[in-house]
Amino acid sequence: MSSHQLLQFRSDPFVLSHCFPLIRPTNSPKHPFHSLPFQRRLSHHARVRSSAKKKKTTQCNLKNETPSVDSKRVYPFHEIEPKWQRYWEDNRTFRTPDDVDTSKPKFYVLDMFPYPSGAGLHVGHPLGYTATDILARVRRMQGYNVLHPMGWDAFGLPAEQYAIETGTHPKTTTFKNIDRFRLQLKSLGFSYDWDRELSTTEPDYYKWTQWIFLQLYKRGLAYQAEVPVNWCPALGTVLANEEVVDGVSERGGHPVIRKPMRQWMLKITAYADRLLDDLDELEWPESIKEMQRNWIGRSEGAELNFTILDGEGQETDKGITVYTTRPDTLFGATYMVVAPEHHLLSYFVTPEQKQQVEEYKDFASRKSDLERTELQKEKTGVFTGCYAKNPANGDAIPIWVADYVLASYGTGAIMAVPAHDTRDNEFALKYNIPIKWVVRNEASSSDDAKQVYAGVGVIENSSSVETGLDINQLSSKEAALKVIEWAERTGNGKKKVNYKLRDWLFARQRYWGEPIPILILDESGETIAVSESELPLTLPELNDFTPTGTGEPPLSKAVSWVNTVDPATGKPAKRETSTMPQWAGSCWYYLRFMDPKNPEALVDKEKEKYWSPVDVYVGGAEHAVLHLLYSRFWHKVLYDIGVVSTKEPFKCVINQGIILGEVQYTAWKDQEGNYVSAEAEERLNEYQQVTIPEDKVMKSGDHFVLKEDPSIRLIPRAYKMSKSRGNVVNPDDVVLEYGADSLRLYEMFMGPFRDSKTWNTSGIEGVHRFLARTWRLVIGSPQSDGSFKDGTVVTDDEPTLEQLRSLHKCIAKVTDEIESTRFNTGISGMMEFVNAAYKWNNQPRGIIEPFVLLLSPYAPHMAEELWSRLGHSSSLAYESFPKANPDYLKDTTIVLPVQINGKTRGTIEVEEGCSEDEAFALASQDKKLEKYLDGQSIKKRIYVPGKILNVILDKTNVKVTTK
Ligand code: ANZ
Repeated sequence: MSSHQLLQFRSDPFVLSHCFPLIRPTNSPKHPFHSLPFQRRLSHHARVRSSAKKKKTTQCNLKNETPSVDSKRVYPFHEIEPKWQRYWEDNRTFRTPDDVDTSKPKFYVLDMFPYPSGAGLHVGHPLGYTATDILARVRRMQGYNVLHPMGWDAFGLPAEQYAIETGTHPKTTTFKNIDRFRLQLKSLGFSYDWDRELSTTEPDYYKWTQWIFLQLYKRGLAYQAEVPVNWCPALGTVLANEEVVDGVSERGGHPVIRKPMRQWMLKITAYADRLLDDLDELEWPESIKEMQRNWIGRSEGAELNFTILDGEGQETDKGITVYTTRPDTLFGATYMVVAPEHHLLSYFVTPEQKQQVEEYKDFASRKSDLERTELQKEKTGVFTGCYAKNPANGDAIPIWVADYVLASYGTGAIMAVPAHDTRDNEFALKYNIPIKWVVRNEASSSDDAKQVYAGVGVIENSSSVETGLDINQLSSKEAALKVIEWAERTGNGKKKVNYKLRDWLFARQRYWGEPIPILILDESGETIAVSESELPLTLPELNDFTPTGTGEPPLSKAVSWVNTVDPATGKPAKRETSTMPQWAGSCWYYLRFMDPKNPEALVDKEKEKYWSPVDVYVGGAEHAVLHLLYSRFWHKVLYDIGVVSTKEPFKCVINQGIILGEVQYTAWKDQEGNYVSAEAEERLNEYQQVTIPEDKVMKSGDHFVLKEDPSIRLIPRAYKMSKSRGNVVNPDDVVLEYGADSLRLYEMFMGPFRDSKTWNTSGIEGVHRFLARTWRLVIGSPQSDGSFKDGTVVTDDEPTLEQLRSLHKCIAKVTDEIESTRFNTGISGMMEFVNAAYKWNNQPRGIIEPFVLLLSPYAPHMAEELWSRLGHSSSLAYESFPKANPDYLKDTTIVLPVQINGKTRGTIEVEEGCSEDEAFALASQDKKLEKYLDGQSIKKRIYVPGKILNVILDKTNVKVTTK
């Protein structure tokens, strides 16, 4: 199997989720809060109430509020959230109708749909989903038709493995897991159009996956070939690469060998150039484009022919063709290497060397391509006893077999130039093969003369009277062109472009996948496409999913399904029993979302024309290559046959960063159990590692140390969340404790969207406090029993200039940051607004309403509740998103310190050039300063415009206030 195929398996987008062990999923259709046992629910209410009560004393006075941890849970998210989720569901608020007004602009925002694993959602999922939800909500409010769907990539290995272990049908497991995922997603308030939900496992869906396969087959893009697979004789089954660890089966630790089997392949290589060229048009991160370019790996060079010599040194009629990117080094080729699997090897290997070569072939067959090509690995090889003629100068050069040459790349043979290729150099030195320098490094000193030089330069030692080829003194580039031109003229070779990209191995020896709609005639072995009218070709029911032991896929046990006849001729035939890989269903699902129920076509042409391409596609970086490449390939085939109207499926792709577990602190202990400071770095591996709880750690300068003994330095590190480390955060728990809005807000606030970040519980408390503050800003303080009054504290007062400025600054910031997916700094903008608003004496509707709309994409439940309490009878989902008025963005305000009797007591924001009276009026209205001024008689005011306002009180004459 080529390194590409190995990687294909390794980076299967859904393998990551496969790592979660299957647990018994809950099947409750309620909000996570309601699925708690009654007892726990009660205590949760009690906790919420008691914390609200505790907060009462500080809450009554909004003016001097200093948020504390106690202030968390002080708004009724556990009532609001299920209420609005029900509302959205009952009203199908986010349904995108089939017949949208296509004169309006469209916005298609898509998440990479999940594999519904038994472990349920992890906190990594809502990161991308919240970001796309924010975009969807904003665009809806900006007047776009928005398509924001969700579905399930539900075929795959874990459900099948679970079936083998427990006998539970994969369908049952999959349904349960989907139900749980759906419930969890709904509990987070995502604005998906659930009417468009789809699963790759539904026959209505995979009918079209099979249909696409048939189109590929008809165009010669699906074919069969002998390909090595991981065969485990003890388990009697073919294993996926992720099931093989260090050459043995993950289950049971049995040896695994590579065995050739007939497999379905897809000819993605036919699209290599288009896949490469069209990358330039895409608004994708440059890093992903570069990864795709490297994966496709286009290289330009030449194929050159070397004639095999017989025992007497005479030319035979057989030759070996090599692929080289450096034809300029042809005169420096002092030996050749063929891959152990080279088809001519047995022809030219001499009888004396035969046994050694056979042993070597056996040795190489036990290594993966990845191991074989590792640069650091010591090179190995065996001389074949045979020679070939270097076409440039007629020299007889030895032919070796070595596993650093792969059968699957180029021609499976190379001309080895040990002076100018590192691997060849290492090999030649090891086996005493001559080295001949033919490229002069212009920049080198004479000391480097005998070093390997892999760069380009001026050619030397490269002319032959016998062949008439002379490339001396040419640059590498000119020399390469001349060699190619000479080779083409003399029949010694030709120009050649090669790709690293391999054809796509498309068959799996599995049950839980889409059946491949092909019949194989018993008599001739000829393959025949199942007629399109017979699709979907449904998976037959099976009760026994265990391997057959012969390498035949489990579907071969469905005897009456397998044995059939060719409807056209009536001849007996068998159905193909391998199934499609999980990649298949995820290759085109974005198209089906545009028209999910269409029985006549994969997607209606008009709908496709309107919604294509996906405007923003968000998912993990692990899909940067294969999933995106496979989808692009299928899309291009569909484009060629007129099913889709765009050349590319995804206009903009964004990878969210991964969320690492909370920082863990490690200390070390010696044999006596005494702590050893982490400064003793080089010896730490001799000691025992212990994890120290956060409350026993403190910061000292740039380091973390043990509280009980600050001389012991600890190492802080965040790890990928995993069950074994015990650092997995379950989103359900967060929703229960802080609410979905807090989880959404926190995930967006953790750091830049595309970066990796660490989970931090105090961070979620911070955003939760912000939401609670926002709630109290609009609704007011809770009553003595901890409950909140109906309605709001919002007034119909005309907003002041200062208030308008705060609001519009916030609108501008939030909007800009959303557009550039910098969600975290958008939240900071809202926090600044709320802080400013807390200083005001009133909360005018003209300010608060736009702010609530601004908050709604991030914290939709709270925003809907505030909106309804502000007197609106329907959802805010389609209200206009606020627009910043540039007039209010000019910053002409200054912060003026205010002194009372010469002591600075606060600051006020004033317009540049404001009068003394205006400044004093603002100071008297300021919440902080009011208490010093209210009821006091003023002796004198000292005002230095732009600098200070000092109010001197008349202590002897206290005015009585009626307030
Ligand atoms: C002679 C030579 C001289 C080479 C030199 C390199 C440097 P890319 O760029 O990846 O396409 N090669 C060709 N086929 C191979 C195979 N099946 N397995 C391993 N190596 C193979 O690399 C092309 C170069 O990799 C080719 O150019 C060949 O070595 C080697 F100074 O030919 B070259």
